[in-house]
This record gives sequence, structure tokens and C-alpha cells, in this order.
Amino acid sequence: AERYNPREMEPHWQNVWNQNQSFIARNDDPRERYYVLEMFPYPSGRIHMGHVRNYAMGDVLARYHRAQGKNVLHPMGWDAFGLPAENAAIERKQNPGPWTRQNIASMREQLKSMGLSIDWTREIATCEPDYYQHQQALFIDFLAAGLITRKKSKVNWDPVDMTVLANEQVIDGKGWRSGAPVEQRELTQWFFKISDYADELLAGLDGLEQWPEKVRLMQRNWIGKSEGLRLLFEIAQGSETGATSIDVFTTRPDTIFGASFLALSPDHPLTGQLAATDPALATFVDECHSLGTSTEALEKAEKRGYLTHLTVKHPVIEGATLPVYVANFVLMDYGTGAVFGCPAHDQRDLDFARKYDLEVNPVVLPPGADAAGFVIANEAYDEAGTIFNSEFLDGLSIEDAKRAATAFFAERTVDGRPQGTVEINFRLRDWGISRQRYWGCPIPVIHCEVCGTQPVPKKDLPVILPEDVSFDQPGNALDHHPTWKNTTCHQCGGAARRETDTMDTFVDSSWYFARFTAPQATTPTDPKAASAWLPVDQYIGGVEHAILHLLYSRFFTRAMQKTGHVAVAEPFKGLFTQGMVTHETYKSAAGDWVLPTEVLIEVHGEKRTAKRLGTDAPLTIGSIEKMSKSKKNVVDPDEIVATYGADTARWFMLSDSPPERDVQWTEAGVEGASRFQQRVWRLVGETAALNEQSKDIVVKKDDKEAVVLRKTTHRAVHAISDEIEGLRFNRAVAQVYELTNALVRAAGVMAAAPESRLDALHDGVSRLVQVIAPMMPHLAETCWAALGHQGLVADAPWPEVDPSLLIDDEIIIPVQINGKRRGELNVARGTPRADLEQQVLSLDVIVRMLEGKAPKKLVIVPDRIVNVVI
Ligand code: ANZ
Repeated sequence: AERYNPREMEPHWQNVWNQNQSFIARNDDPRERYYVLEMFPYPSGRIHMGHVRNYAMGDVLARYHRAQGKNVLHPMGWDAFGLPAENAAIERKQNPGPWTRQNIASMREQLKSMGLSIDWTREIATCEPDYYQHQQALFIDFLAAGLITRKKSKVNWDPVDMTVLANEQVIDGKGWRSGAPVEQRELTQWFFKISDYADELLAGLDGLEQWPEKVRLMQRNWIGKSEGLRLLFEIAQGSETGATSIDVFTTRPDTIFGASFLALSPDHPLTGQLAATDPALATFVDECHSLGTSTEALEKAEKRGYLTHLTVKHPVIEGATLPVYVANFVLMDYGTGAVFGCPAHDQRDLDFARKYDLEVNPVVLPPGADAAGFVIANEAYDEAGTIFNSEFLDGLSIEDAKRAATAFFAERTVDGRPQGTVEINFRLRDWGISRQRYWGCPIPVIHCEVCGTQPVPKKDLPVILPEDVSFDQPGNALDHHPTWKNTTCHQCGGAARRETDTMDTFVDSSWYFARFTAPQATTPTDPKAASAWLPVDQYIGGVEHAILHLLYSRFFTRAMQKTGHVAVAEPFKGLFTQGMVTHETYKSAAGDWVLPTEVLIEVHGEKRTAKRLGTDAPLTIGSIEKMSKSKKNVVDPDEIVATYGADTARWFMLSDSPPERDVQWTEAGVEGASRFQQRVWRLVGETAALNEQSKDIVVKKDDKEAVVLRKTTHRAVHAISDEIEGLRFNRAVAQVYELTNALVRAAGVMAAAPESRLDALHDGVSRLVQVIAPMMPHLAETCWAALGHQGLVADAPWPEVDPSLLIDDEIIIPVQINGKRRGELNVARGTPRADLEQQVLSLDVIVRMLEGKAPKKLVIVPDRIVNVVI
């Protein structure tokens, strides 16, 4: 038989699907909807194996649910704005537009060669005006709805990339791309008021049952709701500043007796006031600023402080005072920008206390510890215990002591205010979206000297990003554009300046899933289409987006709901985070990484060695790592598709590991997948040949072999459906292997009794082809046609499962008449009561004894016994 040739068949079927418009979703299709979406790619130029894995998974679901008779939406687009394109543009002194569009064109071809069931009529690219004009309209609506503000804010400034960086773009105090130490600057920025939604975003997580728990937890921590106390400390020394008290935020009022210092943020107003007359303090503050604003940077940095001349009264220890420091670990934009330090029970405070020789007073005693012998060495104790050394709090648990201290401070006053008030703080900050970058969505705003800052009227949208810019100077090219920047005010007709900041690219990806539901709509969404399709039933992507992208999208959806663009609050009903694709690494003697395609592996029993192809120079086999250009351990999907075909790549990606785990790409694994493809093809060939030979036979009832085969088939289909629905693709694959083995065995014994077996084989092989269609769609189409089926397997309904064939064993149920055994029923285990009743009443003995009358009573215990009372 001829070998299956993917190189010939794959483009053929892609063409057929395309001509048939097989994967175009219609908004007016009344069938049940299913929206499956993989995180859209950044058009870097080439797809990588991570994409292949991601899209293969999504495609299985799309094809499966389509076969289930649903109206499936499976779209694709491009997250096309952003720094890499701009950096490439600066290097080439050429606009990022053409570069990006070329990348999109080649990646689109690559994706098409994978045979994904994508509705390409809905394709969007965020860098095109027909997308971003709607984003500008959303901005204007959000602004009108009070969801956006403009405020001065400290930003991380990358002096090399000349841009503001988000906190997560600052790594160890350095810019994520430039590696330059980050500086702080104050700029007026646009902010989305995501913190207004902190409580809602937190509560909403409870309803997201089809999200991984770890992602929900990460979001919870990011939102960081914390309930505590605003506590006032009366100033003892330093009242010449005019301040009489300092507000701190604490979540541990139970530890108040252990307080040994107060610390102010370098940005606290009081710090500024003190620094004005204290040059040493001013220098210290400057040093703190060079750290960057990220929490991560602050946490890693060595704790440092500056002792001011201020002291405060200890709030519970009569006559005692506490020194006031300015400390680099206190953030101004959290709580009140001031803390009290309790070194015994907080590690930061302890590090600080050791450094500045401050008191360490334990006040929480671990369970079972001895109060007299309990000392804190270099580790703070932050777990459960009983309060001690704390007068009226002694003996209480932490929680009870928090309540008691809270009640105590609520009763007292400082400066005429209650000394303690309950306060809730969130870690979540407003989302600063201004970027001093060219390659992004222009913020649709003008600044007029007379009328102030004004949104561009919607009728004047889009504010087009000009393409005639120059990259001769560093910084934002829009700032140097001669005419774009200058405009006239639509209100007064006077001179005005366009906002030259563009939006954070996270904005672009915060609503594309909604745009896909009506990508040609003249408004951001067609609310009818959006409410019909949203939320996305299954979203699939990398866990690296677990926090920001998903949180921003959740906020955006709420904002779009408020402004009438969508009807739901949550964008993604189901979320799946896939693992990464890994590969062995190879190193030359000189220490350079070597591409897998340049490596020859030799196997000597247990041992494997590597040498360089061509030169035979020995190489070292290194660890298995995530595929990355830097370690050169990448495999190019194009080469795999050219050598083995897309189906093989897809199959391998799905088969080898649970989808949430990493999968290791190996040559042997790919070859195995390729062999399996040929095996299926041979089985189909044999089945078709047997059919052909037995054209004229008279089909008889199934014999025992055939019954077993049908059961095996139906059970496998049942299990595979279940595994696909649960996104356990590797287990679905394992079931496919088993079914194939059974069918190959059956084909071997067919000739003995074709009249009573061939139908079961043909049916089994046909079903096999159907269940592999979501994973190896091209092979499946080829097989489907070879088996003589009309139409496309892509259009065929998913094979139905006969429940009676799922039942394992048959049992014998005794049938009694008036308590005496008179016969038996031979039935499948689990046969329901109604079926048993029917079968009993048609038993010959019963029919005879009843003489046409109804029984007085019928006692049926399924799987056990039947008693007929006459
Ligand atoms: C005294 C104390 C004693 C604290 C103790 C902790 C342990 P979460 O849960 O994250 O909200 N804190 C308050 N504001 C801060 C700021 N602007 N910058 C840095 N740290 C700040 O953390 C609340 C705790 O973090 C607060 O409780 C405060 O230290 C500190 F044994 O107060 B605690």
C-alpha cells in the first residue's frame, strides 16, 4: 500500500476547507454557541513550538464542539503594537508598520499550514485603525463614565529606552529590555481606575470555577485586600514641624506592645518637610529613589533607614517613646506611607532592627513555647500563638487581640480623632496606561491652552498614528513629528497639541476577544453579538499572563459593561494554562549553544552522546530547558511541518504530556507520532480493501468477535469524548492508541467471517477516524474519503455512543412468581426498572400464568430479583 503523504494531502484539505468555508462562524446561526480562543500572538515574525501547542489544543476543542453540532467561534488576530517592533524599527530606521505587517503575513501562512479550524474572516490586528479607532472610542466612553483619570505619578524611567516602564518591566532595578538602571520621574499620566473595581474583581474570582485555582490565587494576591487599622501616633518631639501626629497602617495591632520604631516613606510629606532643612536626609531620599518603584525591587533591596530627630509616644506604654526613621522599604502609595515596626514578628522590621540596634520585644508566644526562654534570633516569628508581654492583651489569640486592640484604640482620641479606625487597603493600584512610545494606539485627547485637556470628538476618530515619522532621535517619534502633534481645538478653534503618549499594549489585548464577536461593527462591539458570544467558553494560553492580562481584561469587560458595550462582567468562563515546550540543550567545547538541527545524537546502550553534524566535533548534552533563542534549543515548526506534516506536530504536542505540564520535544517522539499516522493509514487501507473484496456478500448478524469490537469502539469513543471535554488531550490520545490496536487486531481475523464481522470493523475504523479528526484533521479527511464516506469529516457529527454497548457484563436476574423461582432474565448490569418490567411481562411463563390479566403486584430490585404476585 502507498504511504500517506502529508505534504500532498495537507495543503489539499486546507484548500477544501477554505473553499467550503467550513470554519466561518455566523452570528445569526441559532445553534448553541461555543467560543474557544487561544491568546493571540505577538507578530514577532515566526511562530514557535509554544504557539503550535497552544493552537493545537484550541483547535481540538473547536473541531470537537463543531462536530457536537455547535456554532463554534474560533478566531485569530495579532497583538501587533509594542516595543519589539519599535526597537527593530529604530535599529533599521524604518517604520514598524511594514515590518509588523510582513511578520503577520508570514505567520498567517505558517498558521494556515497547521490546518487550524480558524474563521479567518474575523482576523484583526491591533495596529490597524479599524481596530484601534474603536479602542479610542472606548477610551472616550470610559473617560465620560469616570473610569479614567489623569494624575501625576512617579514612574520608572528607562534612560536608554526613553520610556516609562511598568513595575513588572523593572527587574532587579533595571529595565527589562535595556538592562539600564531605572530612574524615577514624575509625569502626568492617564490611569484606568481599576482600583475602583478591586472588591468586585476579587469577589468575581469565586465564580470562576473553570479557572485553575493557582491563577485565582495569584489574582487574589495581586489585588491584595487587607483589613487593618489606621493608628495615630502622637508626636512627642518634633512638633516644630507643625505635625502633631503620624498615621500608620497596620494589620497587626495585636503586636502593639512590641513596637520599637516608626518608619516613614521617603516620599511621605513629613519626610519632604524634614529633608528641606536636612541635606543628609535629602541625599538619603535621592538614594532611595534610584531603586525604582517596584515592590519587587524594594523587597530585594537591603533595608536602610535614616534616623530623624522626631519621636512619637508609645500608644500603650506609659512614658515610652519611639524613634522615627525614614526607611526605604516603606511605600508611599500603600496604606498611609508610614508603619510601626515590630521586629520580633516581622522579618523586614527585624532586619532593620538588627542593623540599627533597635529593641526586639517578642509579644506572640508560639504554641508550647516557654515565655521565659523564648528569644528571637534572626528569624521573626509570624505564625499563630498567644499574646504575652502585653498587659491587657495577655493570653489572647492573635485574632482576639486584634479585636481587643482595635476596640481599645477606637475609644481613645488623638488630635480630636479616634486613635484607631478600621481600614481596608488594596495592593492593586490604578492602571497607568500612558506610554511615551510611538508604536501604540494614540490616546484620543488634545491639550488646548484655552479649553484644557479634551477628548477628541468621536466623529473625528480615528486619531491615526502617522506613518511618516523619523527614528533619528531617541524617544517618542510622535514628539518629533512636525505636523501631527499640532492641531486645532475643536471647541475654540485655537491652537492645540495632541497627546503624544500612546496606550499600554495591554489595553489592546484587554478587549480583542469582544471585537472578534463582530469584527466589522462600526462601534467597538455589536452589543447583540457580544452578548450572544461572551463570555469566551474556553480561553487557552500561558500562565505568564495569569495576572496582568487576565486582570486587565476582567476590568475592561466590567468597564465595557458599564458603558453598554457588552452585557457580561467576566470575559472568560473557562481558562486553561498550558505548559511550555522544552528541549535538550547542546554546547560546543568552546561553550557556545548549538542548534538541535546541527547535532547528531548517538545512542550506546544507556548512554547518549552528541557530536556536531559535518565536523563530528564532540558536544555536551545539557539540561532540558524551555525552548528559547538564547539557548538555541529551538525547533522550527516550519521544518517539522515540511518533514513530517502538521498533523504529526499537532499529534505529538497533544500526546506526550498532560497539557498543563511542560512537554519535551524529542526527535524520537515526533517519529513515533509520524509512524502512528502511517499505521492509521494502513488500517484504513486494509479496511477499504476488505470492503472491496466482500462487496457481494450477504451481511449477517454480528458474531462474538464483532460484538466485542463494537463494545471496544463505543467505549473508546465515550472515553475520548470525555477526555477532550476535560482538556486531557494526552489521555484522549492514549485511548486512541488502544482503539487502534484493537482494530488492527480485528482486521487480522476478518477474513474468517467477513459477513458477520466486517460491518463492525468498518464502523470501528470510521469512528476512529472521526475521533482523531480534531487532532489530525488532514489525515482524518483522507481516511474518511478512503473509507467511502460522503462529505467532509469536518462536517460530520460526532459519533454517537450506544449506551448499551458501554455496559460491561451481563447478569442473570431470577424471576419469581408468588415467591417461587420460575425463570430468569439475562440482562446487562444496571438495566433500569422500567426495562426489567417490560422484559418480565413478556416472558413466556409470565404471559401464560397471567392469562391476559395484570399482576397484583410487581416487586423489582434492579440487578437482584423480580417477584410477580398474581
Ligand atoms: C505593624 C506590624 C507588626 C506589621 C507585625 C506586620 C507585622 P499587608 O498585609 O500586605 O497589607 N505596611 C503598612 N503600610 C506599608 C507601606 N506603605 N509600606 C510598607 N509596609 C507597610 O501588610 C500590612 C503590613 O505591612 C502592616 O502591618 C505594616 O506592618 C506594613 F508584626 O504593622 B504591620
